[in-house]
Amino acid sequence: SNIRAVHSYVKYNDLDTINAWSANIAAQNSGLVSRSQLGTSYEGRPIYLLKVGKSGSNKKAVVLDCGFHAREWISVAFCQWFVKEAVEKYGSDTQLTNLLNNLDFYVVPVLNVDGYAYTWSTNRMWRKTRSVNSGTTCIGTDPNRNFNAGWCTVGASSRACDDTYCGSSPESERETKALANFIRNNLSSIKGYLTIHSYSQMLLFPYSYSYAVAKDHTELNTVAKNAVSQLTSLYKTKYTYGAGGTTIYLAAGGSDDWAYDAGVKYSFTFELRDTGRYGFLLPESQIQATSQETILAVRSIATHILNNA
Ligand code: PAY
Ligand code: ZN
Repeated sequence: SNIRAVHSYVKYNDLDTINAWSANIAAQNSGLVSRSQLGTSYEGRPIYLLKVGKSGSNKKAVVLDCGFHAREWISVAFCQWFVKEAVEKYGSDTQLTNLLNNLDFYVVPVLNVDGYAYTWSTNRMWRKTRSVNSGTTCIGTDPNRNFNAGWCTVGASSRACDDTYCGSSPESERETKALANFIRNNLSSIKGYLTIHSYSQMLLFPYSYSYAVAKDHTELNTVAKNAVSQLTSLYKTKYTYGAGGTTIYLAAGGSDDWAYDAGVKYSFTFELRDTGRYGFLLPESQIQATSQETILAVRSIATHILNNA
């Protein structure tokens, strides 16, 4: 049957629903969205990648990923909202149309697919991947401690039972390896890297693996300040911003630091709503407002990339 329910963007969706959605939105917007497979997870699930943008030659690109950490459901909801807005407003919204004509967004709706499925089936507060670790019954690696950026030196654990376990080696996880390979293989076009987490209401940029000041700190700070100002303008949501190490905490092995050191200058981590009242259990009633304010920040960063990268 080709009869299906309309996708709900104001609810949290399970992985099967999201995978059906990504297939449909690509099929129905073939001039703007195409779907490919970024890789395969530890448990064998496909990790999908949506390329969002009008076709053109030599386009700059921005990677936008969601669902690194399984329990951060608002992140996953945001990626869906972002793609919905792109297809709905292309051709009528001037800023968005200009962005999509001149940039490609590579959107990963759910990176940690095994973990996300596990938060729906078994443990809502799961964070890590679901890979088996040798010598222990404890499962999983923190994907945001698994990149080769000061790997496992600070703010990360070498114990497999911990929530911030850095893994057996950098890119030990199929999920992080797939993302890193994609970025490495497309470094000439990728100018921005935006990774969406929750919660804390922060916009972070390198570094988190040390207090070292990034070469582009001044520019990144200005880009973050302007993005946060846009975000706050909608509903007065307060964000802090700055280098990760000084703004949230030291944490080595993160994807933003790795992408930055690999050459992706505009590398940011978003920590979406809230500041802890609901934490990871942000009510569905806040999906719309959170997504709309966050899109203002993403547009601001993307516009800067388009004009400066
Ligand atoms: O760049 O410093 C960074 C990454 C910071 C995030 C991390 O630990 O990976 C921050 C946490 C996250 O989103 O995973 C924040 C949440 C509230 C947590 O689990 O502590
Ligand atoms: Zn996270």
